[in-house]
Amino acid sequence: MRPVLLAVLLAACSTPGAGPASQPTAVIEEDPTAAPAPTATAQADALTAEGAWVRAVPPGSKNSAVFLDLGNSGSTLVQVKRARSTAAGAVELHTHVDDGGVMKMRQVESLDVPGQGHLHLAPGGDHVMLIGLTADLHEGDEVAVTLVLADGSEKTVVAPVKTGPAMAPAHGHDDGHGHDDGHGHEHGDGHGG
Ligand SMILES: [Cu+2]
Repeated sequence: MRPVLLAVLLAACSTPGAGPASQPTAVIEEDPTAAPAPTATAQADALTAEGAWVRAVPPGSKNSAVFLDLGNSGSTLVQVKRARSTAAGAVELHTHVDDGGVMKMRQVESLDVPGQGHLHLAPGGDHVMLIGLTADLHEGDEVAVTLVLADGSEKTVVAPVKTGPAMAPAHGHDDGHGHDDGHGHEHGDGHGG
């Protein structure tokens, strides 16, 4: 019986054109590139921070705020998600909202710097709030604030303590800051005195 059985099997296997072709081989979808790729560029690399300053507050004050101009040289949104500083027990991201004619501070989820754009943190607007100052802030002191971005990268900014916006005309009371707005008036005529 064996030869017959073998013949039948061979016939079954070799029938040409009978029925659909053999089932397609299952392809195992295993893409080695599927793992999360490391971020090509950390958001902190695209973020610039200029003109940072911390508002000087009277001795014993609990809170102050940090202002600066954030720039984004990248093409995608950069979000500051939180901040920290050894100068304060807590650091929050705040903005001001108009609440029935009264400007009130509100905590926000993030400070967003659009691609190729800027976010200007200034009194009356967005700011980084220092809550529970660990020491008095004296003019001339410097406060380091670390901004933590959405991708986890960080940028630390050193902000000098100032009494207020530099745009205010200085009345009396020169605090010794160099005024660096005198561009174009450098007369090199060297009066020897
Ligand atoms: Cu605030």
